[in-house]
Amino acid sequence: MSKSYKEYTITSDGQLMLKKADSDQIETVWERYENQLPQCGYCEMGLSCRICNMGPCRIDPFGEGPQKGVCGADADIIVARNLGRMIAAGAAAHSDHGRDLVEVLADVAKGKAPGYSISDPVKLKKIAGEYEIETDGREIPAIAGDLAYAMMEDYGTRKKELTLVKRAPEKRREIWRKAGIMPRGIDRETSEMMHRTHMGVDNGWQSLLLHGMRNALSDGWGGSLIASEVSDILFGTPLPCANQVNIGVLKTDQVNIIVHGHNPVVSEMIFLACQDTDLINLAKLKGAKGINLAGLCCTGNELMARHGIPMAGNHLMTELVIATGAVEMMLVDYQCIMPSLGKTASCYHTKMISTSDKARFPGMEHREFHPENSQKMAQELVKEAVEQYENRGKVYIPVEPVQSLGGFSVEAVTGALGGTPEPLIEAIKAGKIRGAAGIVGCNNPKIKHDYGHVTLAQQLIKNDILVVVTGCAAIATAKAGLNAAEAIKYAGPGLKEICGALKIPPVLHMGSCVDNVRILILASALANALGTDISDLPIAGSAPEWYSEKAVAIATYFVASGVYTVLGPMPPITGSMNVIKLLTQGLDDITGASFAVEPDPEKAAILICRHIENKRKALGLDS
Ligand code: CUV
Repeated sequence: MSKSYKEYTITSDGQLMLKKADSDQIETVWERYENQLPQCGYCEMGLSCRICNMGPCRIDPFGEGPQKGVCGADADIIVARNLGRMIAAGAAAHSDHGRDLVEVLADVAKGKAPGYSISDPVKLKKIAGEYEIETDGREIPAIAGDLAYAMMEDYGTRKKELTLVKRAPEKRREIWRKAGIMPRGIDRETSEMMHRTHMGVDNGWQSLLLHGMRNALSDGWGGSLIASEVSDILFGTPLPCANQVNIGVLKTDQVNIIVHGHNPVVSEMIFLACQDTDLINLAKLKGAKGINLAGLCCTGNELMARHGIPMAGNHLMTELVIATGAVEMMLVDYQCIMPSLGKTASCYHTKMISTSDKARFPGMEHREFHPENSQKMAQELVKEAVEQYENRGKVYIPVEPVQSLGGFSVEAVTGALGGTPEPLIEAIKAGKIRGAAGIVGCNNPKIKHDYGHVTLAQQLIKNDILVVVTGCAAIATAKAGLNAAEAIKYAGPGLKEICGALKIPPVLHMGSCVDNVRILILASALANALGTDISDLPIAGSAPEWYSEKAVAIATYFVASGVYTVLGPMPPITGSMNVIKLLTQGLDDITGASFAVEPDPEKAAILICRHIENKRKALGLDS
């Protein structure tokens, strides 16, 4: 690596583990990033096109070389098509994850998913009601079966509007109808995006971007929302619970099992198997004190929110966690799992297991989980992990874990407020809390690891802005100690007073990436209580270190839902001034919100504070 470890990450576990990885000659994501530099300028600007086989084509940004692809597409069309396909991929990832949960729900209803159950029947009935399913006097499995079926219909194409968009304020839905971006079917919008971006279909860069909004909304108010809600029905709605974070959650004297990926369908079964007394006794027989389950990335967030399971790290830490030599087994499902992990693990005793029928990785053993075999498979794998303990070499766990609080579902937030959003609204009206901001999304080696998330969160709470976090951003702020009640000492006086009285942290961990919808639902509740639209609220979104296509879909559904959103890394759109102008200004006239890009989190904080103060003024809050 070309620079000092401090230049790559602000975290002390990250710096120490990078040093260890270096001495073990483990290649990391940062090295591979440096090997790629300089990255292709055409691709960086979104000006290269590989969509058809008359190409590949590229547009010369200096205006000297070709200005059209072989088909005749210009820079605007190529940039918009590329962005559209990013949104489609992101929406597909979240929504397909949601579908997997609906299938488990259907199997639970039929009694074909041993080990899974309906953990939150109240929520099941509430959502069934939203789908106009009769619940009175009916058995839980029957309701669950009907709900699974009705949700599957949302994936199809025969509706005018998705069922759960009803949760958005009426004003917002009118905006979507007027702009022609009301999502109709979850799969339909993604499929239509692939169609529109095929050569010779939609060549209006404006209409492509508008469909991008609709496609993203089909994720935010469809696939992701279903994923989040069905996870609550099956595994329980999160409530505030204490937990620990960073690489120090690994134990020198216990069998360490890590779950990595996104879908709680796998990690929940592993969680249950880790409680099994026979397996714990076996671990003791092997000389360990017990079995320690920890999470990485979003499936870790799911377990953390529901059961207080510790979190070993976020996206850029996934290779370094293996380099501790302390992990007996890592189980992955899908999304954000670096294809390098199998190779990394081959240098240690760590067993790598892939579990999803749709995700294979080099250097991993494939053991497929299906609802009917998950329970048995989880037991077998935890047993194998325990047996692996004897093969452990030297371990290096260089830090102590940090305390944090997770599990702030919308239900938990309103619960903390005494049952209604009213106290939060009063605090905002009184100006003690100026507004709220979401910090979400990934890590990206283009930004110093965790620096964007942590700096932005610190700046915002200092300015009396309540922060909600999800995904890898939530893990970053947790590691920095900001997700603990004591962190109110870093908050401005008003936020400190309110959070202190409610005994909540100034940075609320709302869950995984699909749980970004919880932020939308909370924003809708605030807007409805004020009789206004989401775009009128003093709120903002941000993704300071995003990398994935899913993050593009998330940011787009936030903006389409009326939330001003600041991105850290620049998306590949700079090849088209028209596209940039529409996304950063023009959208204001259509959805009442727009994007901004600001890689420096201190400056991003200024943008967000300014936006929130402007919204307050428009609402007449400070007059
Ligand atoms: Ni889904 S999408 S790196 S794990 S937040 Fe983390 Fe979160 Fe981005 Fe992936």
